[in-house]
Amino acid sequence: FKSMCVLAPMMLLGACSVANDDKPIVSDSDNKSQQKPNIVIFYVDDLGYGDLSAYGAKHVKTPNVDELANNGIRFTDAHSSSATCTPSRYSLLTGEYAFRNKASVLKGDAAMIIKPEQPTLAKVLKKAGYQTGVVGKWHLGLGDGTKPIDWNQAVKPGPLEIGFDYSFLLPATGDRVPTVYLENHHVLNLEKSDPLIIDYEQKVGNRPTGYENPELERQAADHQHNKTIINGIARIGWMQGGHKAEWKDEDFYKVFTDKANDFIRQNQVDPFFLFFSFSDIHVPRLPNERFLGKSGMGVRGDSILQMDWMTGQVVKQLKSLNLLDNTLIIFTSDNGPVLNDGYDDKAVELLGQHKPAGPFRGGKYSAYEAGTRMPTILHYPNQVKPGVSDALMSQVDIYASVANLVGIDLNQDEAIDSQNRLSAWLDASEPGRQYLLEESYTLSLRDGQWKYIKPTDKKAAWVTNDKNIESGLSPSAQLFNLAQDPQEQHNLAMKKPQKVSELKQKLDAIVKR
Ligand code: NG6
Ligand code: CA
Repeated sequence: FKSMCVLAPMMLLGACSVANDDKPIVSDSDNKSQQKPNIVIFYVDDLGYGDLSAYGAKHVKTPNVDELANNGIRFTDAHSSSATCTPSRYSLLTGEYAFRNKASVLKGDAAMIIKPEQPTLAKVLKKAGYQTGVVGKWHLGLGDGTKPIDWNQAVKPGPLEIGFDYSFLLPATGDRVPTVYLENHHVLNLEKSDPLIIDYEQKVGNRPTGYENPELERQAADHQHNKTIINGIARIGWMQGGHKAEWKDEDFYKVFTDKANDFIRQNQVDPFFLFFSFSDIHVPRLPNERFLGKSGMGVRGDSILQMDWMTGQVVKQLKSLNLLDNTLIIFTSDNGPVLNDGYDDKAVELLGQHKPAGPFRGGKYSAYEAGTRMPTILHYPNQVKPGVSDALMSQVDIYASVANLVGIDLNQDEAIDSQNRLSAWLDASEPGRQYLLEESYTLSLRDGQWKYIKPTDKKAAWVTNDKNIESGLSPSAQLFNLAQDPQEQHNLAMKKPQKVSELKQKLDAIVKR
């Protein structure tokens, strides 16, 4: 691809012809089409393979996302790099597997796990002349870890130090303090007279807590989520002060959509990269009243509707600014679905016939397929032919693929796990990877239709019997043939020891590289 045309986007747009000396020739009249495509990543939190009507959901309708799927490529075997949030985000932005950095689900006051000197996808795009922004859930930590974060000062390093020009964040997760927005380096609406203090070890402040006053909780919380109550929801961790800065979870749908659309509007002249990272459909699920009760499936379904609406609003604005045709959109999720993730919000009771993981086994936290197999859509009008792709794809490859698209060469030691799979992202008939690594509380390897899960004696954090989550962990090796057994019901490890050792070696080689 690269050898044919240095500036890949121009080739896509048919604006580049190759002369004898292999240099692209662009005529003046092609200037308009020379414009590099805008890139928008819609990154949903905890959305399962079966949670979109485009992926077969019957009991919840997602017309806005479906429209992207119908006019783009819908992938059936595309994966987040991990079955939890922080590691998947780490891989997406660095092109490196999270296990290399021991990245796992972070506390709300953790230091940033991407170091300012590290290469990132955002930096690649900056180098290519893009304006870069992140809006929504972060959960990659903040600060350098040399001292506790002081939320009353400039909070950094953060996204702005790793390649983003603008950031508007939910700092960790909706269920973790601090429950405030962070715009660039500062907590929004924070008053000097009411400093914000966070503690994950002991109680600070005099707000009620879930363990002391469970009667004040709107959704009963388990013992990990029962600390400071804010907006009627007990959170993980304690929070003091910052009253004026507190978010209202029910406003997320508008606040984040508006910020995303502001960013797009302000940067419409230059190419831009927007990482739009939803808080939906992670717990606590508190959709706005305009979506409440609309799915008939309780707040989890309503949150899916909210997420769909938000997606639609951003696409609508791209359209109205005449930017949609020149915008490459990737819509996907960070890890598989979960019903009970710490709050009694009736997600289990009201589920009905809906299957969040679609036809697959497991979900969030799980080594089984539903942990990482994500609904994944690529939309790029006029440039990609709509279709369905069964290629084996990984989010860790977005880095190198996008770099190729915008004509940036990567250094040898940059994004070491990321492969340029641009051709498969843009063409449903192109093959994807042969091998793919899945991270959970163990590692798994896909080799085509084969799936090997590395044995471990570990227990998966957060996976308790009452939550009905299948970790997929086992002290013995597991081997499945997904072509015959997509549900991972029949462990073939004993029958096929050679296949097991072949895949084990392959996996070990990736780990050691
Ligand atoms: C866990 C939380 C869970 C969720 C998860 C992160 C407990 C028992 N569970 O620590 O509710 O917040 O972290 O989810 O504390 S993720 O999608 O960001 O990975
Ligand atoms: Ca998640």
